[in-house]
Amino acid sequence: MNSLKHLLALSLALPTISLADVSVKEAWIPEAPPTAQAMGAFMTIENSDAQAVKVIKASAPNFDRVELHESIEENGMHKMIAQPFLTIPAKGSLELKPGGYHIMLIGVQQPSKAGDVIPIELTLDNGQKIMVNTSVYKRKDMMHKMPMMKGKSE
Ligand SMILES: [Cu+2]
Repeated sequence: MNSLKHLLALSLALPTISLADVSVKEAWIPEAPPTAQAMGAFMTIENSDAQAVKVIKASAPNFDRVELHESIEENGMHKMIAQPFLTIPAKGSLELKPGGYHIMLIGVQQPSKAGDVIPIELTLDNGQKIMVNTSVYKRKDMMHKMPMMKGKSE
């Protein structure tokens, strides 16, 4: 979409399972200061199948661990709640965005800067894995991208 690169979704799967038709687009990470301990990753995950699928795991190199999170606001406080999985509805999509669902990259082993691409591997509940090349953007560029990323809801 626009200047954002479409992502290559590489599927690796056992021959005995049917592949879910899941693709990922607009995957991005806001650049964090070098001292940051964690970074959020955002993307839109689309599912063309007639059945819902779940993302049960995400992993990325150069981070101690990766969690699925939801940001919520409770009594005026921002909190992040770890999620056991993210559900992508049948013939629908789930948008991971600031203030909502996101992938939390925790324990930065090697700082990244704008222009870097971080490969994030998503594992679905059928065992299928999807590799998502996620680009790091500067925060001010991110602000320009935000309105564009919002408009899409079906
Ligand atoms: Cu988080």
